[in-house]
Amino acid sequence: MAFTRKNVWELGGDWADPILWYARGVKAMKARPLNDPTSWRFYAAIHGLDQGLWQQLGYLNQQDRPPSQADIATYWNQCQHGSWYFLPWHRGYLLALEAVVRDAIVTLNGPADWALPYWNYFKPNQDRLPIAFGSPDWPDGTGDNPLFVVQRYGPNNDGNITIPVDAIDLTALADPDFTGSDQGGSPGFGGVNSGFSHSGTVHGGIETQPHDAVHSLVGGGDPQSGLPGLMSDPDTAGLDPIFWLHHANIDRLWQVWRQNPATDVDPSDANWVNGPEAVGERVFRLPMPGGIGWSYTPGQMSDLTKLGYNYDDLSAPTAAPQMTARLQRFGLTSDAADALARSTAMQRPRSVELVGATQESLRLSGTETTAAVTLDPAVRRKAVASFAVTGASTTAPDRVFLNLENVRGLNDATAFKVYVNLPDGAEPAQHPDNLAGTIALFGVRKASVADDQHAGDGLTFVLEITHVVDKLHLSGAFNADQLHVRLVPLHPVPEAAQISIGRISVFRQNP
Ligand SMILES: [Cu+2]
Repeated sequence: MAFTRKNVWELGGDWADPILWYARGVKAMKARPLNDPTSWRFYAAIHGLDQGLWQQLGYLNQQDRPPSQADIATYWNQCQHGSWYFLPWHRGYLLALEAVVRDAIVTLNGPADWALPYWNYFKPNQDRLPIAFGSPDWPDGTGDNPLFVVQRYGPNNDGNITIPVDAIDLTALADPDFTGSDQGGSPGFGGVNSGFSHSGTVHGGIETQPHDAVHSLVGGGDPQSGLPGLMSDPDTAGLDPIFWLHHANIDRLWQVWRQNPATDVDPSDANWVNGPEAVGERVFRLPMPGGIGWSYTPGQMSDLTKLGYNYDDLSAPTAAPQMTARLQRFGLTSDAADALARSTAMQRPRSVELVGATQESLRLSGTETTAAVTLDPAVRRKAVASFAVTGASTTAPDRVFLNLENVRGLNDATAFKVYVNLPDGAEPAQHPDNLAGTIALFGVRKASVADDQHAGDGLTFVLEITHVVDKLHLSGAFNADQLHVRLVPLHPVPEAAQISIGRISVFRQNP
């Protein structure tokens, strides 16, 4: 049987059948004890578990019997972040959860073709949390709706869950590479080459946006206790039933990216295809219905047809390929722009070079933080020279990336906008052209702690600022030896969150 995952807002009602059956399936999983590998909490702990946080939030108590040590070692704390395994690991995680929910649904005499819906917050009027998830009641008015979560605070921490359209983007879809650089250039659509990476440092393109942002925007934080919403922290995110609809959308976007003829294919590197097991690291393994273990590799996750499911909509949301439009702005005819974009998209290797960086680490607190990035004039001139394309050019102009390196802190719900070269005294919202992107610190708490598996390096985010630099260049303003960066949090950041940034750097990449 082939399964079709459909848009949750277009199923035909707030409590359309697939949503109602999802709720019943979740209820059945929630009724199972923690040590049952097909229980709701066991499944959330596969993504990540922090005992203290679970206890504080009321998701773990004295009566719970933990699973066996063997089950914990095999299954828990497995999610892949800051890694080229981010997409394939989560695809397997969705497939297994979907199979367990479907099994529960079938046991209740529900539809055998049930599939997980997805939440496409980019569509007009679909940026709100789907109605059934926001009501404490079932459709008949009785309480205890299993899709409802108290610890979901939203972008304004007031319980109103709407994804602001200007806080998410799909820039990553235009990235031609699946795997990118962990040296300052594009981290790629899918992330950087890593081993088993439960809490990696450099977040990939689609992971940073929209994945991380939606997590923090939905989850937010409790204004009273300061505790994160479930979705804001990887150690609690899987407890929220909306997690799975968000990840189904990220999974869908992977397929959208794969269908773009201007982009590359999934990695052929054996370490990606065969996964961490091939190099002696932890196996990707998940419990299927009945608690039977299923192991999988990233290579097995590439082809939706082989996996037996699809999406009802895989249309690409962006029109013209970014590079073609860019070359036209630099004066090429559309034919010449198209030809150069095509001929350089798959050129290898990519070379990456530091243009400049801040001299000291900085603290993000209050309503904004500014920093000056000092550029090396000679390297900056190389970038400028690369912008001078003609119809005869065989080399594409540089792409430029802003790196926020080693971001550390205690509060995963922190989100902020990053602006480059805003005019003095300008109101940031009036200058969308200077917006590099929105960063959300999903995973920062965990990544900041040094333990036996992690160095505590924090998180590194890479934002493409080619569009900002191009505009400066075309107006003759990319000639100074500093770039000014302004970080504008969505909410004032308390000192207690201890958010620090190791350095802010700018890199050029060619092609
Ligand atoms: Cu996630």
